[in-house]
Amino acid sequence: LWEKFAVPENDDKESFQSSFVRHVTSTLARSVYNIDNFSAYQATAHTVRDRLIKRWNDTQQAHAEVGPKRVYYLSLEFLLGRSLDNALLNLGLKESYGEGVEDLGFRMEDVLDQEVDAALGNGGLGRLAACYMDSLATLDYPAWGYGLRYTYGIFQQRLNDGFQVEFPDYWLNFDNPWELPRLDVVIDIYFGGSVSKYTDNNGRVRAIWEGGEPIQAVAYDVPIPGYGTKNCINIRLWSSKPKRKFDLKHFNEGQYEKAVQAQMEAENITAVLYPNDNHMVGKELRLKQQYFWVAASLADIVRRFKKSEKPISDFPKQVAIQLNDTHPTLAIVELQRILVDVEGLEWDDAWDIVTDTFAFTNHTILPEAMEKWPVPVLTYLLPRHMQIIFDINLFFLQSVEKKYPDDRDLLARLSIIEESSPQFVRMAHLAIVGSHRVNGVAELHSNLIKTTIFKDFVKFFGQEKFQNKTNGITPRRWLHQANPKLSDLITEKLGNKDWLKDLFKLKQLEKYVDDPDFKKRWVAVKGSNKARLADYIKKQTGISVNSNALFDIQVKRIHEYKRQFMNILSVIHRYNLLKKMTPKQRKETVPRVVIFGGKAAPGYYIAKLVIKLINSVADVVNKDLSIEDTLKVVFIPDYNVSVAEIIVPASDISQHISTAGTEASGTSNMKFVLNGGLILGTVDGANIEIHEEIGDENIFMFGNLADKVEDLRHAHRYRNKQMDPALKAVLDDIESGHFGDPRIFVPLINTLTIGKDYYLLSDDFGSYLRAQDMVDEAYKDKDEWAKKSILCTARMGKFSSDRAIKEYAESIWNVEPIPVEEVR
Ligand code: 26V
Repeated sequence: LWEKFAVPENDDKESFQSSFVRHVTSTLARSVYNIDNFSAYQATAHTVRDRLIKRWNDTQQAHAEVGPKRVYYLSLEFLLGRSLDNALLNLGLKESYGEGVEDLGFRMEDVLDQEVDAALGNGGLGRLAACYMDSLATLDYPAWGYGLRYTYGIFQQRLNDGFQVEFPDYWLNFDNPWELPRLDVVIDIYFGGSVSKYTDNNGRVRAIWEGGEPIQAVAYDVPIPGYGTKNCINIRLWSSKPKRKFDLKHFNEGQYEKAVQAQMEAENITAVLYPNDNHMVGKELRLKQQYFWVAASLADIVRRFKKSEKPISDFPKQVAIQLNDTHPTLAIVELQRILVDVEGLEWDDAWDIVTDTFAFTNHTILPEAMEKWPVPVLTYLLPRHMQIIFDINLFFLQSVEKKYPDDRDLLARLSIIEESSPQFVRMAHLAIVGSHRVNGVAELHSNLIKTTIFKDFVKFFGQEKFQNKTNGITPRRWLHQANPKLSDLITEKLGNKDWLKDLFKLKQLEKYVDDPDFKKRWVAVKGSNKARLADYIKKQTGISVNSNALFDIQVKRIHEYKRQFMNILSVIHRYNLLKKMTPKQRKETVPRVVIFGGKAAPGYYIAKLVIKLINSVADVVNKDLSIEDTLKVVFIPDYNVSVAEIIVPASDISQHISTAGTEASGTSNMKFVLNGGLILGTVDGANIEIHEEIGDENIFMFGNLADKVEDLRHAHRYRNKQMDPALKAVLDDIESGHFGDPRIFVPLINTLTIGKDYYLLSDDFGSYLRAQDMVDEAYKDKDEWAKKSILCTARMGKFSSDRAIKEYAESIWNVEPIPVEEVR
């Protein structure tokens, strides 16, 4: 009987249109004679959603039948961006549905443009999680993501007089077709309360934690379809909700505010994504978010494991949990608590299960980003967990003491507890001790963590525990979707789309680097992408830019270590040179459009001044007719994933110029190069490995190396009269008031002087300018540049997130793909 009513999956245009109309009339309750682009988007999205749900169910059913080991990716951030175009492409429906939409009188581009980004992340870490989910789905791994369903994503950025202003990102204003509310999957989460001891039947003393008022975690599932497979995995996002609607006692006394206060606090837990990137702010609500998320996820994972009826000792054979940075580290403590207090295991048996289950990825070595929480706060929010942390630390330090007797300094350095007053819990230490593998995100970064912040842990645990997993990006979103023209050209040349599942196949493009016709078409695609970006810039900022100019782009979070300040200082230098030139000299220079984008954390004063300086420089330069359009400066507001999809395909040069040793990996560098843009960069993060792959001739590298940074910081070049004269001239220019009231920029300039130039702009400025000159020189030879551009794309195979995910699966998780056949 079921078979008889099953709806067949038809991919054709007519099936799409009939579903579209059904959704317009039934789901949206609108008349087909009166639909705008937004309704067309919603009806299309709901049609795709139906297909996703089918695949999601088939996938879960297939996995349940096999009972494989599953991998769980715990991330406080999933920066997914838009879903409709991605789902259409991954499901292979873009063409038929596209025709269907256009037939009904809409432009597909306008329809796609109605979608708001799911911006549940800050930057690199959150977007990496999204790329990894795409690869896990595409490679048929039985995987789940776990995160929080924030009511507000990363703030929207607007500019007011060149200053950043933040606006709330209320992304759930209209319905969200990309989530499936699971109102029946609800888990009670407790905070506070008390711990009591009792003696069990075997005469052992055990602890039991009874928390205070429960808060409900409600599941919302986000299906993630793989490309060219039926596999469709799940990201489960938790939303917080009060268990009781209001406090009856206060209500009956007429104290209405008090009656709903606890309830409002419960809803607040998942209200907002913290907008800090690479900077720890010790807010209690953030800690509550972390525990709420981790406790709900583990309860869900344990429940699913128990359905298998396997013995608890099999847990690590069925479950691998990856910790995306230290944010979910309390999961280690929560699992130990469940195993010891609830399941009644012995401490050591439980601890073996815990450490075999978890692995930890570190994403930064910046000291200010290291998470630590005050012991008194943990004690009152999570009393039993705090006891368990002390016990984990005790047993750990005992084992250290045994191996290295009488080294008290070593014990203090390794301790999970920082012995200050108050004491703090060092989350990275807890994550290392509770995991069987720890990894960095690029070769240099993985080596640096082993020799600096985690050095003592390497000495104690040995090298094998510490690995490298160089980051990757999904070529589906970052080439096929963002750059359809280049994707088509590549597919035509290679004869098929296999490269989208095996990015090393791009190597075959090398055959054509000297084929004039191919080069011409390659350059034409870049040109049309630059024209598209020029249109976008005009619409957003009113600035006209010449798309024949060299497009020089730096888009990423605004942070001192990323040195956008150095970039804009070099722009001032360029501007001053241009002004001094004769018209004839100016004619011979390469015109440039310097494009910036990125958000500053709302409390990061210096980063906000960098944005203001960029806009002040832009105001002066863009108005100056005397330089004859040889330079334009643009700050694109509200940089996010969907804006990146327009920007990335349009670069000639992109800048990745962090102080050596500070950028763990970077992933936008990979996106730009994959799209045939060259890099101007420092010897840092993944730039190094990109250089290795694409070769010297195709990248512009400059600056001091990581192993020099420590000494340079002590050399005080910033104030001993040796400051690069070009740099000094530029600072003088700002101070003269050339770019508006110079008093505004005093704190910013001070970072280079009394602030001791921690990020070494003074030391790198000279080689930066020389590298810039080499870029100009190289760009003059259009033919050579085209060749470089092609070789860049052709040699990027390594940086697919598919490669990264296979490495995680094979050498950390020990999980296998499960092909999903269609289940009717
Ligand atoms: C840290 C913190 C600290 C506590 C408060 C909130 C918060 C939010 C996010 C983070 C993560 C910072 C680390 C991070 O995003 N690292 C970036 O990770 C990318 C993916 O591995 C990598 O490419 C970038 O180089 C690295 O900066």
